[in-house]
Amino acid sequence: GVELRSLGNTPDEFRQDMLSNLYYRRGTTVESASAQDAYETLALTVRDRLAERRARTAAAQYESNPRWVYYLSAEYLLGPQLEQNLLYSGTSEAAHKALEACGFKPEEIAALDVEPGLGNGGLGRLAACLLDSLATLDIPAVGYGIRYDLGIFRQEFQDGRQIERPDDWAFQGDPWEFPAPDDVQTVGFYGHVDERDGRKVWQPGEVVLGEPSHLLVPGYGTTTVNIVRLWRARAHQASFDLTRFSAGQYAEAVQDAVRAENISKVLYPDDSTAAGRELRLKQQYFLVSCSLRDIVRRFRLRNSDWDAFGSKTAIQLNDTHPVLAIPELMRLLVDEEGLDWDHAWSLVRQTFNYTCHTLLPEALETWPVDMLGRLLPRHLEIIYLINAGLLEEVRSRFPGDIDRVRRMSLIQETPERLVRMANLAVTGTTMTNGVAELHTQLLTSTVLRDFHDLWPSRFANVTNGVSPRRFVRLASPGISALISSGLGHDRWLTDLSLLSGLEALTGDASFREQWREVKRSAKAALGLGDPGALMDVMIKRFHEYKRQQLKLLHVITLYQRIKAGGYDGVPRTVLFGGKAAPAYQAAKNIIHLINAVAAAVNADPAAAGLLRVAFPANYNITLAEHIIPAADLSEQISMAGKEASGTGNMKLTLNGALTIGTLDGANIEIRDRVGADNFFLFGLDAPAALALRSGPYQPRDHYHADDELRAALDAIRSGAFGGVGHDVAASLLDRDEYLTLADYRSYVDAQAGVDAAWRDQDHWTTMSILNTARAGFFSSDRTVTDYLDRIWHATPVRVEG
Ligand code: 26Q
Repeated sequence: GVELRSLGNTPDEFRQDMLSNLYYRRGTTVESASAQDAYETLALTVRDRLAERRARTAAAQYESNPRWVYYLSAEYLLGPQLEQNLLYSGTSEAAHKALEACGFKPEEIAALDVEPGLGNGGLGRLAACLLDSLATLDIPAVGYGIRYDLGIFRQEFQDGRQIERPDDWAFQGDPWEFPAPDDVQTVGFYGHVDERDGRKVWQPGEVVLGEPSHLLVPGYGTTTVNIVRLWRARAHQASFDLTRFSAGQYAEAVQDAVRAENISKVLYPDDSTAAGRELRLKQQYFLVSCSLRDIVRRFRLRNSDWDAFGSKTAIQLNDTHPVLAIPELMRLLVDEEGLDWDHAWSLVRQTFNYTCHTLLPEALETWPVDMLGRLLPRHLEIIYLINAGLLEEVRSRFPGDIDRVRRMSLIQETPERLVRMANLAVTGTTMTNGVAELHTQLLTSTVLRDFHDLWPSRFANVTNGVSPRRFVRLASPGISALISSGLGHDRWLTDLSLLSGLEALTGDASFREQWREVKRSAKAALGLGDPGALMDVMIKRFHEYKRQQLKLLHVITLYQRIKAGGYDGVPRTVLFGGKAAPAYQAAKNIIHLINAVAAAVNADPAAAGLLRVAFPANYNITLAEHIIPAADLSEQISMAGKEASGTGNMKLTLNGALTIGTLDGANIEIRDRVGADNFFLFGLDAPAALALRSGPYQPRDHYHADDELRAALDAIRSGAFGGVGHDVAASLLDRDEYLTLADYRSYVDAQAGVDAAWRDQDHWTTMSILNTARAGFFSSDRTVTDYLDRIWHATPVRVEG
């Protein structure tokens, strides 16, 4: 074959290539280049290096005809691409030199890199971490997703209230993206089902095109470069009505085309509360239909026998969002390929696995039977057929247990007819996994208990993890350099268990001193509050179950102690970051109230030097990478039994923050590893919380019994921080669904323990180092290894360097 000339990576070669990209691809010159020109040119030059590796990867993977891992996810929070791609391609230094030689400041150019905000929170970021680890472990894998025009909204504050602005992230064009118009797919919607020669044929009433583009997903320390393929909805040219246009009806002429392209227009900004809009269902089917066609196309490149499909293909369903893939693959195999039902069903079950990310019953996705039947008539028939098989199995295993049949059915009958997507997911897959030990335990004993009774071996736990490249190396260059110098190597970046070597260094006073200094300079760089103060961080989506309101009650209590005089707490900066779903009024009220409290505290000279509240707007991956290295204290204070895992908890621990937390999600596993002495535990555990919730819980009892709690709530309620306080206080006093008041005293006392620990700076530093040293388990490399062993059974394909 034809050999590719390799691009050189010396500063000189890199600069030459930047120049030619500036001239030939950007069409400008050094003299007239803007910062944006420099950014785009740099991006292209770095991308070229990875594109070479991509070509080698694709060839090697194709050659070995392996079992492929396909990750199907409605969300990816990839984070900014430039610095990652510089690091992974080993061109950081050459790039800095080239930029400086042309008169640009590298930091200013890096600031032009816009993160693709194609996700809401934990689930989307987990998808990105898993792709990073798949590539790093040389696993042949493709991520499939949607290329939303508008990502997660940009958050602004107006008078303390959250305002949502559209995030037109690709407005300047996205230099990282490779369009692949050749692989366009056609997606059907609506219509009816015919029967021809004994075979069902779906005749869609409407078609939309799915146009793919991909981003490169390089592995670290390896040649492998995988891709994430994102679909964008395009109107078929036939949907443009030239007759109407000629008659001057301009809006009407394009209305069908606009409707079609709306499918990938905007990411739903919901985080774990279902919103049953038809457009969302269309998005889900659009993703599934395009991706499965692509997967089948790729299978056929090397295979001709459907029998091999299940052994060559592992498709992971990221929550229920892509679960329509199960009836869609049945339709392709039975209706289009002519396989018999049982054969197709066995291939489908072999192919798919499902990850559940929630415990909140209200977040379990359902779709109205009517809506699904209208949009996807053949899929609804197939769901009914799958259901018949399921219910037959349930009846034969549990004769006479009618209530169990009703609970397990794929169709909820009353009060309205709904398709239960989680039930479909468990039924149509080999394995279902939860994302932390407690989560998997609760899943199999509560929301999916009936399914666990029927098929116990279909359930496994795979505890989440995070990318050490993104969340240690890129986010914290300072701590990373110190870790590498302490360990004498940087192999920890691909084998995070090696962090355990830091334990021995806790006895080294000079290492402790350097560690303290690195944390301090991260705080100084963040520029929010005195770098000498304890940086107390709560960063995550706003949700009542996560209990930002509990942290706020603590802040008010500290403030009231300050106002009372004789305050003996340590200086703190309390930092909040996060967005609320636009329709989630209770969460937005909490944001508003935090901003009001921040304004009062920060303006009060009495609090100066003791307490400061920071709430930078628009928390995203870019901002997370600035905040995480600066954190001393990690707030993981959800009501026990509600947070499936959490992943911010892992990022913060790895960066040497100590956790104050409940026994919820992965906090339990973090505490088990870092040691109870190095973790601030408080609050009810999951069984106690469940018991309290099941009885006649009276939040007002806590209000009456605790003077400080009462004072804090009275201040809120009386409007000391504005009118919004009334609603927040009422919700806590009247209902307190998430047991905030029940856990208040235990939390505030645990925070006094934090202060005491902070006063002994040297001991705090030891605990901080131990947190990092013992958190190696929480690498997403380990998570992917667990998925490979327990679920995917795929093996690496090494690519020549
Ligand atoms: C559903 C229907 C309609 C519109 C939106 C949605 C929707 C969107 C996003 C539902 C859920 C999500 C995201 C959920 C999520 O991020 N869950 C988190 O997943 C993390 C990774 O496993 C866990 O660590 C967190 O505990 C969990 O909350």
